[in-house]
Amino acid sequence: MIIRSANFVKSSAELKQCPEHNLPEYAFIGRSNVGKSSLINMLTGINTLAKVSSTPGKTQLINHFEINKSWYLVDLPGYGYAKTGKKQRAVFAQMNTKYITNRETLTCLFVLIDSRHEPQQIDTTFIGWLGANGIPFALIFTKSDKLKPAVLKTNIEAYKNHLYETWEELPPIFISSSTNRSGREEILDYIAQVNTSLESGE
Ligand SMILES: Nc1nc2c(ncn2[C@@H]2O[C@H](COP(=O)(O)OP(=O)(O)OP(=O)(O)O)[C@@H](O)[C@H]2O)c(=O)[nH]1
Ligand SMILES: [Mg+2]
Repeated sequence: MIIRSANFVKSSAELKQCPEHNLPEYAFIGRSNVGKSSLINMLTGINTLAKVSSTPGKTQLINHFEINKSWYLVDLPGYGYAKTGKKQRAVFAQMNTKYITNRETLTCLFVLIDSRHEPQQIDTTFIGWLGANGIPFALIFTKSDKLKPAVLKTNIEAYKNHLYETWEELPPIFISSSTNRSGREEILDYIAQVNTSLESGE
């Protein structure tokens, strides 16, 4: 897919403030610092579109970006950052939960997982919750540039095996690096494919 335009539309503190439209939305979620905002910049090719920081807890609102005037990318606040106070964590969790369970235009939620780590309970519990609530999702293993190819492969296989303990079938899985832009075509092609199937009413 070619990105012809990518525009920041709005930051929303809650679901009811989110922009009104009927276009498909693809949202990014995952632990703070996993690379959600960086991935949005990498996919769109605009490094200043979403705010990135080496300090976790940067994205604090629901951010909508309109792509090619035909679909949306959504950057969500991260979860699981210990230094974000308990109260603030609860605010983010509620914001995300409401968005995920009630946003009618949400077409696929990309759950980002740091490819360097073993399965973390906070992620696997969240993935289980998505399954229980029938939310369509895909997984993206981020920061693949930080690992040697063989280690990356081992880690992803281990993660899949862990998921197979509770899942019969796995969701679509992508591997990305915002540094060397790997995974870009695969993720954009997947989005294009889903958009096409929606248009043809499948
Ligand atoms: N090497 C490498 N660093 C990355 C990659 N993606 C993100 N980073 C770095 O990881 C840090 C966090 O990136 P963000 O994109 O802000 O992470 P986030 O998930 O949006 O974080 P919050 O908004 O705090 O939830 C930054 O220092 C990025 O430069 C990647 O693919 N490779
Ligand atoms: Mg962010």
